Amino acid sequence: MPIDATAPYDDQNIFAKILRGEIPNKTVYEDEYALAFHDINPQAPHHILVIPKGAYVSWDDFSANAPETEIAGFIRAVGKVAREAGLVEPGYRLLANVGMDAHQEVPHLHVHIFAGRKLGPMLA
Ligand code: IU
Repeated sequence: MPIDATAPYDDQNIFAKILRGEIPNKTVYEDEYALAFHDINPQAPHHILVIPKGAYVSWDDFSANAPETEIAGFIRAVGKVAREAGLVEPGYRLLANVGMDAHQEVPHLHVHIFAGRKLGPMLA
C-alpha cells in the first residue's frame, strides 16, 4: 500500500528495523549517514536502495528538515555507492518515490539506484 508522505515518522517501518539490525539485509555500503542494500525485489540487474540513518519519511521530509551535514553526507553516500559498484559508465538511474501517487511503499526515505540494463527514457 502506498503511504502518505506527510504522515509522522513510524519507527516500526521495515527500513527502521533494518537500520536497528532487527531484520537482515544485503548491505553493500554503510557510513555515518547512510545504509545501502540490495532491493529484495530487483527491477534491474543492479537495484540498490540507499537510506539515510536519520528518521525521515520521504524526500520531502528530508529535504525540508534534515541538517545540512546529513543532506550532504547522504547525497555523497548515494554517489559513492554507485561509483563503488562501477555504475557510472555506462550509467545508472536514481529514483525517490514520494507519497501516494508515486507509489511510495516504505515510509522511510529511500533512493533507488537502477543499473545494468538499458532503462529507457523513463521508469513511470
Ligand atoms: P517504493 O519506492 O517505496 O515503492 O520502494 C520500496 C522498495 O523497497 C521496493 O523496491 C521493494 O522491493 C523494497 N523492499 C525491500 O527491499 N525490502 C523489504 O523488506 C521491503 C521492500 I517490505
